[in-house]
Amino acid sequence: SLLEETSLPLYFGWFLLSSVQVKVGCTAMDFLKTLDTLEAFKKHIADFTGQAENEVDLEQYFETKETLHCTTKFCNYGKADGAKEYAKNPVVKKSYGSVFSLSLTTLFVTPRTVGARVSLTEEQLQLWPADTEKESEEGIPGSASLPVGSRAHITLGCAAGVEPVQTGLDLLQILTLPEGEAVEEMELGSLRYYGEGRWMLSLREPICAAACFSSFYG
Ligand code: ACK
Repeated sequence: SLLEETSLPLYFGWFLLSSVQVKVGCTAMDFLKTLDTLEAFKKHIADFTGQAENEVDLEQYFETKETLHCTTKFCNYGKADGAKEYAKNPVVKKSYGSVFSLSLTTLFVTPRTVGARVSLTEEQLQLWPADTEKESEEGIPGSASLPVGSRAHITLGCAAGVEPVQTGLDLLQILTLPEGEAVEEMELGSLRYYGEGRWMLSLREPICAAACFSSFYG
């Protein structure tokens, strides 16, 4: 019936509490503001602008579309593989509405997306579908061999015309590469370059973000 078909959400995930949204958003903006002024970044600026320009304002380059969250299961209103099973999982039901403390350990930027990597605890991994990383193996060879939970992230912004689903794919792709070249010690942490406009900042101090496990219907 129509009711059954629409009773599953677009996705389940952890939604950052509003005060935390501001904190994380500001940290991301600080990072972008500094990144686009670094000589190391300017050297590779064509990754972002093509040949035409030699400057980019990363704060303007990315747009934020959704409330900050970490998707656990994309259900597509029940049409995605495993959506019904996920919704029925006792751990999912028991955790629904609970607040968790997420650890944001890394910020990453590509010409398509900017995001934060979330390092999940054992407890949080119980809400993470085991086959998530395998699903992207075709597009991103090697992603299936990454540890479960590797895709966990918060989309902080997307370039014009880019969908948020790209952020997790960009993260997985970076994680399949050999460790990037260390380019700079920033106040927030150490910055590495992975080629093709891919940058990763390991935070000196992980950001602790309170987030409610819930779902989004849209
Ligand atoms: O930034 P995200 O994790 O990427 O959060 C949004 C959310 O669902 C609503 O758009 C994510 N999303 C969209 N399509 C997919 C998909 N096919 N697989 C996994 N996550 C998806 C998107």
